[in-house]
Amino acid sequence: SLEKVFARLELGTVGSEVAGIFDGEWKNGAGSDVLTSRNPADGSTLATVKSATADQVKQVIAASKKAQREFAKVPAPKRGQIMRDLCDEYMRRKDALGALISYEMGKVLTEGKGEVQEVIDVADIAVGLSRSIKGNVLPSERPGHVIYEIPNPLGLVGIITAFNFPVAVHGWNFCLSFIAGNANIWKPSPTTPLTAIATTKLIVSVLERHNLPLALASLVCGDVETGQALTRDERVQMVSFTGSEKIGKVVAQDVAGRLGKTLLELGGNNAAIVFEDADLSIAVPGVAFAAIGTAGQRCTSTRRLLLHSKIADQFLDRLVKVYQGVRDKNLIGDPIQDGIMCGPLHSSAAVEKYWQTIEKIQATGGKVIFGPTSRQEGASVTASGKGGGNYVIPTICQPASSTDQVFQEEVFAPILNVAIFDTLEEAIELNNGVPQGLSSSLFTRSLENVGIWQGSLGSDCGIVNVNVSTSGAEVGAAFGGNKSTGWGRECGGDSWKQYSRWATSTVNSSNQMTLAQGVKFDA
Ligand code: UN1
Repeated sequence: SLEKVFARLELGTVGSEVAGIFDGEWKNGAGSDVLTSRNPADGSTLATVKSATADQVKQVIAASKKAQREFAKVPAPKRGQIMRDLCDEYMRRKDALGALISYEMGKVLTEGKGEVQEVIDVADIAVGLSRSIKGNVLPSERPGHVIYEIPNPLGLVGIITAFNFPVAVHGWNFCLSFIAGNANIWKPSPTTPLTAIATTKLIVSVLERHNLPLALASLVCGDVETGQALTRDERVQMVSFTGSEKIGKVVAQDVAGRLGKTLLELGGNNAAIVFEDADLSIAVPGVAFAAIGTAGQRCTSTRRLLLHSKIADQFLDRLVKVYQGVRDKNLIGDPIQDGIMCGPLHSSAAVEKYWQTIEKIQATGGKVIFGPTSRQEGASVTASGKGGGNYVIPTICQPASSTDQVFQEEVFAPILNVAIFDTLEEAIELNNGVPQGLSSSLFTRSLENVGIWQGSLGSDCGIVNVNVSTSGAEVGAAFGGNKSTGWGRECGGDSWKQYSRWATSTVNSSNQMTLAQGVKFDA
């Protein structure tokens, strides 16, 4: 039960006020804003948390800065040993934390646990990296000289996360940033403070065990004022932001205004392309998972379905059967219950956006292929035993044309918009013809198509999959997107390099002062 989950995570009593600031000690926010953590399955209040004021954020930054100066003395492999313990702690708490994610965010339990697993996986990468975050040794053109490129800690990293992955996205950043030697200040989504508080408690328990300064894992719960105090403070060297394009722009400008670094993961408007030669037994469940899973609330969710004209009808027949199954076998429901495939939307505002989008598609000449055509119709299907929850039915629409405005926007709800194409070139043009560039999938059996899709004239997204869903990436490779998605890369690949302050050091061990580029200076 929820009470048990709260007890296991040391979160106090359900419904009570919980302290949402940590900088070595737990403090209550002094802001007038009160953040309410709600269970999206029934609208009930899980807890309230007071916002941190700008002054409080300044104090937290000072404490974290002090902590970082201590931590900078700890060798990277030693940081790795601490990370290994942290990884174990996430494993030990995986079920409880996964359940809290389900209660507070609304995703189904298997996905809540999967999200914690993503942190465990990144922590594994970070442990390994702690012995291999290597710089370079380069030959110098000058006799007796050597050039080094050395990674040092960056200093302070601000991590601002969204509601949809309330644990994983912080973990991706924290683990790499930690083994790079940084202190971190986390501002979670205003609607998922509890998972952030529980996660911080988990991390702090490990720091305590190692006698490390606790403000290496600081937390500031709050909304706009709290976030801006973090993004505008020049003591914070980098801000990693995950969220909407709209807020991302403000964050990017605030941080750029003081010439700080940003790492952005913003909107996705991801297309799955099903070519005429696709293996439909892979393509149908692949599309269904990415469009229905997490109730369409992943940055990587499939929002656009581009179908080759030759298989469009057949594909849609099969896909509609999957959607029907989810609706009619009562697989939309309380995310904490076994076997549920689609939980509620996170907020009632998202439900409203879902309806507005369906209405807009129909008002502009498009049609609903599967799902409710009106609020009345929707209500009659979802009302049964789902009192107060933000439930919607995963829906497939076909807008009037493939160039319709609705294809340009990311709507965080399970609405899949269909367009038909005849050639791969046309499909790639549609795929690339949106502002966002996070994820994309091509379902095909042709090697030639794969080459084009991955290559210079192919998909312009950061994730370019073949016969694999747009969502559900593994953390071993770099994760992130291009264009209005913000160009950031997190998790694997070379992502760790961004959390370091690089020093290029030319060392002269000869007894001559020699200049590069043949320049003469005879003093
Ligand atoms: C997100 O939606 O912000 O690839 C992250 C995926 C997950 C991460 C999604 N591994 O769907």
